[in-house]
This record gives sequence, C-alpha cells and structure tokens, in this order.
Amino acid sequence: MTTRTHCPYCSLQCGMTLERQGRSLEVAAWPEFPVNEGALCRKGWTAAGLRGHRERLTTPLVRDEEGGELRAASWDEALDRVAAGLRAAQVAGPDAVAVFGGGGLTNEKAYLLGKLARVALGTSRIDYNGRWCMSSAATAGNQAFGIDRGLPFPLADLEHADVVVLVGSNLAETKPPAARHLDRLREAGGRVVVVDPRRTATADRADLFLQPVPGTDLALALGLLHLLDAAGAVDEEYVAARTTGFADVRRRAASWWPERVERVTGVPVAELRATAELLAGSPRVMVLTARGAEQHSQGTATVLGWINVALALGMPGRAYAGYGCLTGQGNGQGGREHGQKSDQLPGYRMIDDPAAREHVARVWGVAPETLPGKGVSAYELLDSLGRDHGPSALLVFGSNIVVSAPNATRVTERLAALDLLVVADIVLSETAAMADVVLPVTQWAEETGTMTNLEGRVVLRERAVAPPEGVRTDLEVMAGLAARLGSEASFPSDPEEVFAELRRASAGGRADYSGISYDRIRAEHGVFWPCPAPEHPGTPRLFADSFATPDGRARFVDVEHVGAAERPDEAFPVHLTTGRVLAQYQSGAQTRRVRDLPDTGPFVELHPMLADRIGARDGAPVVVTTRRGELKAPARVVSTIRPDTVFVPFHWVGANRLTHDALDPASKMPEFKVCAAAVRA
Ligand SMILES: Nc1nc2c(c(=O)[nH]1)N[C@H]1C(S)=C(S)[C@@H](COP(=O)(O)OP(=O)(O)OC[C@H]3O[C@@H](n4cnc5c(=O)[nH]c(N)nc54)[C@H](O)[C@@H]3O)O[C@H]1N2
Ligand SMILES: Nc1nc2c(c(=O)[nH]1)N[C@H]1C(S)=C(S)[C@@H](COP(=O)(O)OP(=O)(O)OC[C@H]3O[C@@H](n4cnc5c(=O)[nH]c(N)nc54)[C@H](O)[C@@H]3O)O[C@H]1N2
Ligand code: SF4
Ligand SMILES: [Mo]
Repeated sequence: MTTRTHCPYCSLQCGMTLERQGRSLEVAAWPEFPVNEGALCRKGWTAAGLRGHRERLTTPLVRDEEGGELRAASWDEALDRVAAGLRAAQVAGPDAVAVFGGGGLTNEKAYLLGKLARVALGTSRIDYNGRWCMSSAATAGNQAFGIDRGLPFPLADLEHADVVVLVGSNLAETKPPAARHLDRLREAGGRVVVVDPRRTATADRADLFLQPVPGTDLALALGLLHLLDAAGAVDEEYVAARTTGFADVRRRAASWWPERVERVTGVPVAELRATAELLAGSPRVMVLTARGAEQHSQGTATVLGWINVALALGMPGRAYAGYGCLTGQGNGQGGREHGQKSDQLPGYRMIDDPAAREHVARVWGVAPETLPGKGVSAYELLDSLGRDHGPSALLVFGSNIVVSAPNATRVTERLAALDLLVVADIVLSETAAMADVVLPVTQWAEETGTMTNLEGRVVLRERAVAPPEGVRTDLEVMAGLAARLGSEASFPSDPEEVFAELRRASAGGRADYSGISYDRIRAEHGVFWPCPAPEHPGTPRLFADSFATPDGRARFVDVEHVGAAERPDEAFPVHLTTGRVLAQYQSGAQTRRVRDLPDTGPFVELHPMLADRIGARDGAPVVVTTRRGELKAPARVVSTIRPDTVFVPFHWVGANRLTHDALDPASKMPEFKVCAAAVRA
C-alpha cells in the first residue's frame, strides 16, 4: 500500500510516499509534488529509520520519587498522576502550570495545545520552541508588512529572480532540495549573494560571498543602503506610492559610509561596492534571511534593516522579487498561527485584542473574560520555572529543551526545580529523561494532520501505518487530560474534526484557513493561506496590490546597528557561533537514533591560523569556554571560517552550555548566533 505524505523534519515539507511491505515501511519519491519534485535530502530518505526502533517509547513512564528511576505505568495511572499534579500546582493560581510546545507539531496539535492551556488549564503560561526559530522575522514582518508569512511567494519563484541575496542561510545543508533553485537561477544568468561568517556549501553556489563578523548583518544592510542611495538606485516612485517612513531610514544610512561598515563587519569596501552595484542594476532582487541573521539580540532590527534594502529597491510586491524569511521547522509557520505563542490566538489573532478574544471564545464555547491574557516568551518562561511566583508544573509537547535552549545549564536547573515535569515524546529525549511522567506518542507516519510549509502552503500528512501498541496520539493525550481536568469545552481527538474547528477559529483572522479542507489539500498539492472561503483559490503571492497594514503601505522602520550583547575581550577573544549540519536535525533526538545517518558528536570548526596560534590539530580535542560553560570536542580545522570565529553544531548536548541568553527586546529571540569564547588545545 502506498500513501502520500510529507517528511517529518524541516519546513520544506518535501512530498514523499510511504510504501508498506509487510512490517517494513519504505520511503519513495513523489515526483508530482511541486516543492521538491521527488528530491529528498538524506534525512528524508532515512526518515523511516525511527520506526520500530528499539528506543521507541511504547509505554507511559512515571517516577515515584525525586531521584528515583522511571518505571512503566498504564495510561490511566500516568494521566491520573499528571492531572493530580496539575491540580496541586493550580492551588497557587492558574499560571502555576506552564505549557511548552513545538514547531514540529501539526496545526491540529498546536491548535488543541493552545486551547488546552487557555481553556482546560486557564493558564497564560504557554510558548514554544518557534520563539527560538522564527520570532525575529515574524516580528519584523508584522512591523514592515502587517503580516508574518515566511515567504510571500512560492519557493520556485527564486529561479526567476535576477539576484537572490541569502543572509545567514545555509540552505544547501538545511533545505537541500531548495538549492536546485539557486543552480537553475544561475544557469539562466541570475546571480546569488551569500552572507555568512563561514564559506558553506551554500556559499559555494554564490557569485558574491560576503563573510562578516557574526552579529554585524545590520551594519552591512545599512552600508548597502548607503551605497544604493548614493548611486541613485532608490526606486523613488515606489517609495512614494507604496511605503512610509523612508526619510528617517535614509538619514540613518547616510552615516554608514563604506569604510565604517568595513571596520564593523570586516567586509572589504570593494566587496560592498560590488554587491551594491549588482543590486542596483537588477530589476528583480530577492532578499532572504534565515537564522544566521535572525538569532541575535538585534534579530528583529537586522531583518528590518534588510527589508529596508528590499523596499528601497522597490521589490516587495513585484513579481519574482521581494523579501522572505526561510522558516525552519516542519510546521514553523503554522505552529505560530494557531495559538501556542504566548500572545496569540488561532488565525494569528492577538490575545489582547477584544474582538479576537470574543471570536475565539465563541468557537470554544466559553466566556471571553475567562481567557487568560498575554503570557511570557519561551526563555523567560523556562527561566521562571520553580521560582517564587513561577510555574511549578510544565507540560512539554515536541521540544527537547535540555539540548536546544540557550544557556542550557541554567535552563536544566530550572526544569529540575519543578514539582511536575511531563514530556510527551516518541523517544526518551534528554528532556524526557528528566520528567516525572513520560507519555509515548505516535510519530508522523502513524497519524494524520496538516503542516504549513515555509511558503505558507498547507499540506496534509496522511497516516500510512498503524502505531505500535501502547502509544497514543498527542491529540488523544490532550483530550484525556482535558477530560480529567473536568473541562467543559470539547477536545476532539480526530484530526479532521480538530481541523474543522481550527478553520472556524481562524476565520476572519490574518491566517485565515476557513476555506481549506483535507480534500482540497489532496486535490491541489496544498493550499496557500489566507484562504477565506471554499471557493477561494488560496494566496500563493502576497502584496501585489497592497500590504497588510492599515493604510496598505509597507513601513520602513528606522533601525540602528548596536551589535552583539557580548563581544570578544582579552579573556574570551573569539566569536562563537552555532548552527546545523546536513545529516542531523535539531536536538538530534530523532536523527541521532537513525542508524543510516552519521552521528559524529559535537565538533569545533576553526581556522588554521587560530589552530596554529593555540596549537590545535585537526581531529584532536579542543576546549571552548564561555562565561557560562565549557565544551571539549574534536577540532575541525577548515579554511572556510573566519579566523576570529569558531562554530559548533547544536545537535548534541554541549553547544548550548556555551550560548548566551541575551534576548531581542521585541521578539525575545535568544542570541544563539554569537557570544564571546576562548579556545585552547
Ligand atoms: N540538516 C538540518 N536541516 C535543518 C535543521 C536541522 O537541524 N538540520 N533545522 C531546521 C530548522 S528548525 C531551521 S530554523 C533551519 C535553519 O536553517 P539555517 O538558518 O540555514 O541554519 P543554521 O545552520 O542555523 O544557520 C545558517 C548559517 O548562519 C551562519 N551564521 C552564523 N552566525 C551568523 C551571523 O551573525 N550572520 C550571518 N549572516 N550568518 C551567520 C552559520 O554559519 C550558518 O551557516 O534549518 C531547518 N533545516
Ligand atoms: N545553539 C543553538 N541552539 C538552537 C538553535 C541554534 O541554531 N543554535 N536553533 C534553535 C531552533 S531554530 C530551533 S527550531 C530549536 C529546536 O530545538 P528542539 O525544540 O529541541 O527541536 P527538536 O529536536 O525538533 O525537538 C523535538 C522533540 O519532540 C519530539 N517530537 C517529534 N515529533 C513530535 C510530535 O509530533 N509530538 C511530540 N509530542 N513530540 C515530538 C522529538 O523526538 C524531540 O525530542 O533549537 C534552537 N536551539
Ligand atoms: S529537505 Fe527537509 S523536508 Fe526535505 S527531505 Fe530534507 S529534512 Fe525532509
Ligand atoms: Mo528552527
């Protein structure tokens, strides 16, 4: 039997088919699905490797006493224990219970988790790992365009641009099938600009490669705007007709002359000028940001700086041009639209908007005033656990916090201070291993649900195979908890039923899904939101006529480069940055267990000059230290990285013991991409 579905990992949501032969499950291509045209990366091809794995959880686990071992329990015992623990915590007030979700959860799960928090638990304390992923671009998109949809155009539009500028994206390794668009663009005569402190596999496809000091992308954007303005490349007609706020931005850029930019970013003036010339002479420029530019304490301002460049050139809304953010997790986009973000209700409604509360409360069958207000962001939430007036119980669905949170030692201490930690997962992740109750759930091939990919395309994953005995779906777990908590609102566990409710809850909101149905998705290879009615075609491209702001104009926002929260000094003389490798996914909870993917453990990438200076050899261990922790790992001596910077992938415990917890004031994004470090052999 063959089932069409989508990959369990990243935001491309590559189409694939699953073939069941007896007990085995084989991944095969689905060539007609337009996003990946049959191509998959290594992680996609090996995705079935976690099925039937010996470490797969198939029974609930409970811990009887602090410091004791986890033992097997029945579902009734485990859920009763959770409900009793939640009720005990709630004596201190509803906000004593917190919920942490994930951008890998389906729309249905994200929606029901938000409802569980706001209705069955009455807590404002809910946020999710997408805060560490998408939030800076989301905040910037809302400010500049009045809407937050990663790409405002289909991915394949890349091929038809004249120039694509990738700021802090290593898509050749993080979304490999997308790299073919860059190749085709170049075959057709287009150009690619890559901005990254490392010459990555993506940079190998670039016509111009800029290698700035980590955390200086905003200065680079201001410097480019300066040169573009000086060259008369600003599209004055567009700026006058379609935007507001340019005068202040223009004045700001005037003080970022090229020599100053070179001093701050390390990018030579000649390269800056070459880039500005290329952009000035191109009718269709596309600027795309990813985590390299966004995971900073100035992440929002940095994205706004690059949006300003795109707006000054008159690109957003023009065909095959504009600004976009390359979202990360499988449902990074949909996960934030339907209510697991601390300030949002389904349909991308804001929780402090009375009309939004009224609408959603009606769908949920509760009084609007019973809905809690705004909560706090992911890191702030985790940092408050077990403290005075902080939550004493936490439910985790779809995140491996111990590995992926910034300043992880501190966060792990907070998890340990809880009275009750509950983790729903497929495997015993590092976070699940700390829990008082572990709930084993189904994985992607065993359940149905929708995901919204980086283009805003809503796709359907279909159940291909029965789950192992003993596991339940996340939806069933949430329904079981809501029932035990005595919630009067309905908590359906059938995904299509949940989706029908989500459609109503999102109707009229910014992310309107009301016209989307499972059948339409099957027939149309996905449907792009907003889609406000069954006869509406969906919206692959935004902004052609107007922006989603009240006056329909895009907003230039005046932003100034300040730089990283922690800079190198005598004791910690180099920049540390973190990121990904092709064969591992996120905290590695899933991919480290797939036999056919190489599990190298963490490593430290450093330049031969730095290696010489400290006496490090390729393959031999080095120690990286920051003000927060230490990591010993093998050196990888490569000439592709800046000599003043080291890189550590975060798929294993370690990288985040080093990282800084400075947050962007607007988006609350942590500064994963730069802090000060020392390295020794
Ligand atoms: N193989 C693989 N693919 C993935 C994932 C995975 O874990 N593994 N995760 C998915 C998810 S959730 C996400 S969010 C995406 C992330 O996708 P990307 O953003 O492409 O991935 P990263 O490796 O985090 O960062 C990209 C690049 O930013 C560079 N960088 C570091 N500091 C700076 C800086 O200050 N400025 C600039 N311009 N660049 C900088 C790094 O050197 C790195 O090459 O990938 C998705 N796809
Ligand atoms: N230093 C550093 N740290 C980073 C980053 C970085 O670039 N550098 N990137 C950040 C980014 S962009 C992200 S997105 C985060 C991601 O970091 P995490 O939130 O840790 O992401 P995952 O490893 O995907 O965690 C998902 C967990 O949920 C489980 N799971 C998978 N599917 C399901 C499901 O359907 N239901 C349930 N209940 N569980 C499921 C998996 O087994 C796994 O344990 O890391 C952030 N941390
Ligand atoms: S690119 Fe992303 S969605 Fe596609 S196969 Fe790889 S991990 Fe899966
Ligand atoms: Mo992410």
